[in-house]
Amino acid sequence: MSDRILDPRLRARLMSAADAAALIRPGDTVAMSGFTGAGYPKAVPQALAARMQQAHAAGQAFRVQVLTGASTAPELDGVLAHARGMELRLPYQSDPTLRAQINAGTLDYIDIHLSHVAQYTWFGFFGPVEVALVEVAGIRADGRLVPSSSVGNNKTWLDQAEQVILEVNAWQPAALEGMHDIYYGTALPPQRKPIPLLAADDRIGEPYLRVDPAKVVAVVATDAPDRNSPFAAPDATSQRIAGHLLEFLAHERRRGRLGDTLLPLQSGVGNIANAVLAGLAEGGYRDLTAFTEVIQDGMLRLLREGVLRVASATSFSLSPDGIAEFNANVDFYRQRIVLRPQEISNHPELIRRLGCIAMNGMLEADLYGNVNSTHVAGSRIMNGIGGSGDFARNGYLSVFMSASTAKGGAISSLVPMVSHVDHTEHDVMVLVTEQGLADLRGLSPKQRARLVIERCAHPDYRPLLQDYFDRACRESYGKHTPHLLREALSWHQRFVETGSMRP
Ligand code: 0RQ
Repeated sequence: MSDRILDPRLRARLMSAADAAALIRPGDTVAMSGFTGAGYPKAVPQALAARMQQAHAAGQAFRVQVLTGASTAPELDGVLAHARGMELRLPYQSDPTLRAQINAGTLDYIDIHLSHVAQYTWFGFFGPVEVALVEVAGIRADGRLVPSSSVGNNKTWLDQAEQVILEVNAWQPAALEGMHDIYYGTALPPQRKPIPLLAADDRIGEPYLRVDPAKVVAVVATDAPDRNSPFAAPDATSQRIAGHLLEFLAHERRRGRLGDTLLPLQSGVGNIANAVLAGLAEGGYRDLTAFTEVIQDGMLRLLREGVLRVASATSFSLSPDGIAEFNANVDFYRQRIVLRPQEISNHPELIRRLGCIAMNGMLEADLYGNVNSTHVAGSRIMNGIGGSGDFARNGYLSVFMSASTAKGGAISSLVPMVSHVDHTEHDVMVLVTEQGLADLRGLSPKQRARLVIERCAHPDYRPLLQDYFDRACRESYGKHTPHLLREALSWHQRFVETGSMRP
């Protein structure tokens, strides 16, 4: 381990995870590293959870507020939720125990755009940050930090926290060194200046994170893997969705609205996103760029095949196979991958300038193009908005994708009115299901509704949507965006009462 901790000042702070966790007090705001299952602290949260459980058993309260980059893993969100040790959590999460507590109403969760987290912290919107708990891949002799497999909000956490605890993880590939680009030019309004990034592969910062050594109260050595499993091969529904989207991109090229190398791609995570990426490879695309949040196994393959020329992201979420592939071809990937803070990877200025093609999943969309990415039946959180809003509102194109039904057909993903709005009709350009694609650009609300029903809805629900729309066009209070207010959410109410949206 000592070859990973070269600064003697910080090596002198080496201690056990339990001793480090003992420095965290009830009520603290603890800002942790971690983004989509990569680069999260792996030892101290578990030791902290054990302390919390002891305190609770002795009848004492011990909860903290936890800020992260995005979702983490069982060793962080899982154990702290299990110990009932969080009073507040933000932003994106995907842990089942944590989700259950949020939905049981026992834990406060704040779902905000990923690009907002760092600046809201700087603005003081979340109050003081007592502790930063950040995983790094190494500490250089001069005290600068080699970032881990994700950058997330670590720059902000290290700058803003009163005390810093570092986990130095020997499992992280040493070859990560040099891949990161940490931009230190952000300022607070009204001192802000343009961010000098003009292309997805521009480097505008430095490869290391800075920390004031005087603030570092503990250094913990770990040797534990990120928990990323490989994705299953895309299923037939995902492949059909991807097929419609690829056809649309080809159409845009024929119309001259996109060139042969498209524009920088942002893609969400999951089965559909993987099918789209695989489809790009099969479609003969070359030299594409990605300006996105997460680099997964599939993107490594695209880089190897030359389909992608470069990928910029904030997190490197690789499975064990992906890590092996990365380690075997480090020099190749180092030329083509840049990892940035999430305030940069998701920055509206840059997404607008580069003209990203934003492709994200959704739970449901309505007739008029409003999209719900986060809340089942308007009230139960799934994961969170993540970076989808950063990219959808500011991208050149914003695409939302989903199967047309969920839960074996009991739920229609196309509904009269969404039960929660993450992306408004003003931010959504294209909807895709396995049934087809609706290009909503330049259409009025009623024109959009006709297209959504015809192209995206499942045949079982199409007549129901058509009937709603026809009656709304006749009976609605206003005829611009016709709705029957008593009925607009009745499909969701039926689902809550009967387990199905079917009449
Ligand atoms: O639930 O697993 O219990 O069966 O939602 O659905 O079809 O597997 O799709 O994995 O792409 O997730 C919106 C959640 C879609 C995701 C969402 C149920 C369905 C299943 C998952 P089960 P699928 P996906 C980049 C960008 C927001 C963040 C984002 C997401 C489960 O894409 O979190 O975009 N997006 N980030 O059965 C009730 C419906 C439903 C439904 C699906 N209409 N009603 N349940 N499900 N549709 C990444 C980051 O930002 C970090």
